Amino acid sequence: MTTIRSAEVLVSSPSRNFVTLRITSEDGVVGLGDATLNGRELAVASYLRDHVTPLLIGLDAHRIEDTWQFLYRSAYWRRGPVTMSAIAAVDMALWDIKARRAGMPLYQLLGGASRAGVLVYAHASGGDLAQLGDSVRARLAEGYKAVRLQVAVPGMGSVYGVGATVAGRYAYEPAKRAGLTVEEGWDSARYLRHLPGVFEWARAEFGPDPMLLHDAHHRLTPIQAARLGRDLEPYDLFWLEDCTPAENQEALRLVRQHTVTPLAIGEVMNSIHDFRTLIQEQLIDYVRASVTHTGGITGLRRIFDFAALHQVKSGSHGPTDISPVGMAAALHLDLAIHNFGIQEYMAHDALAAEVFRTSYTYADGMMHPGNAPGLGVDYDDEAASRFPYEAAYLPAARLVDGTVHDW
Ligand code: KDG
Ligand code: MG
Repeated sequence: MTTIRSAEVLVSSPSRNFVTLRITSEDGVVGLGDATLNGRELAVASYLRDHVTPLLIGLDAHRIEDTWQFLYRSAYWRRGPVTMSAIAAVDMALWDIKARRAGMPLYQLLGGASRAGVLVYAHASGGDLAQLGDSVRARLAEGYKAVRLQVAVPGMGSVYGVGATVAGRYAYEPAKRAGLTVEEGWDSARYLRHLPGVFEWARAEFGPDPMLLHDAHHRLTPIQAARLGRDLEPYDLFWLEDCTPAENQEALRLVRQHTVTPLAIGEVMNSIHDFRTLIQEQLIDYVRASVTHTGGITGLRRIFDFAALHQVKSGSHGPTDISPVGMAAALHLDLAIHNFGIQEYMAHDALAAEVFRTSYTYADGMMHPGNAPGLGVDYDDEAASRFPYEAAYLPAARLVDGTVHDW
């Protein structure tokens, strides 16, 4: 038995906010976990600091499954993004400690590598096709084999997911800091008319080889999603993501009846129960969940193993609001599981790299978690002290008549 000596909640903001849990065992081995919930960061920090860390002191750091079940079941209040992000951070930190003590990279404890590297997709976006073209060319020149395309819709203002510059990064990355929610407009009819032509253009411009993805960001009704999936079929998408809000999992039956465009769903979900119908009825092709919001490596592996029974693959969420600790955890899992599909990758900026020292690598469209013991991430307290928390909100969307809409 190796007891937990301390558990500290670290909040820093090197260009965007991150919540990190650091657990130290009695013999001084340190493990890190990511608890970042974009736009609601302090809720998880408080949940951890005020309700979870006092329970951890003195527990056996090696009992990962038992600790997961204890935090999940004994809180009585199950599931939800705040609880599951907090459990995720504890889970990652304990896996990190176990692997560091074993002197192995974490993926070895998860069964070893099932592949040479992890296929990742990058982001490209633009205010028009010329900008989008530049953005896609830049990603392809960096070696990416898979690229997500987002583009402004003529007649609509700024849209989340479309970068302000040809660099192809989100306009809200970093999220709008020190300000309240920014509202954007949304018009599904214009979007549905515009998007198929964008992918027709992309295939004409870049040929059949690049894997192309698109994120509809929960904005369509099921029948609209069905139409979009059908209209995109000639352009052979790798996936269409979050085509409709999926709290109502049965809604995907309708989408599935009309299109064979592969579907990916799950970045706002946090429990295996959120995926039950989607997976059992094979209504999706990729689980889009993040290790940071689904109870960590233990929680997400359970979902992926369930998905494997139904030939559904992984597609882990990996935007920059997943910290480098969460990204590392995802990469270890990606390398180890059999039903890996693809991993999202938005490189963190240089400020984040001052706080989080990582051992994962990127080359030729693939990533590898590295072979440092544990997750392979170290946290620099001195650097973090230079980047205090700054409130930042995600945007909101309204339809033309002012009705609040999904963004
Ligand atoms: O916090 C919200 C973002 O992570 C999300 O909007 C990014 O949709 C996203 C994606 O696919 O990465
Ligand atoms: Mg998404």
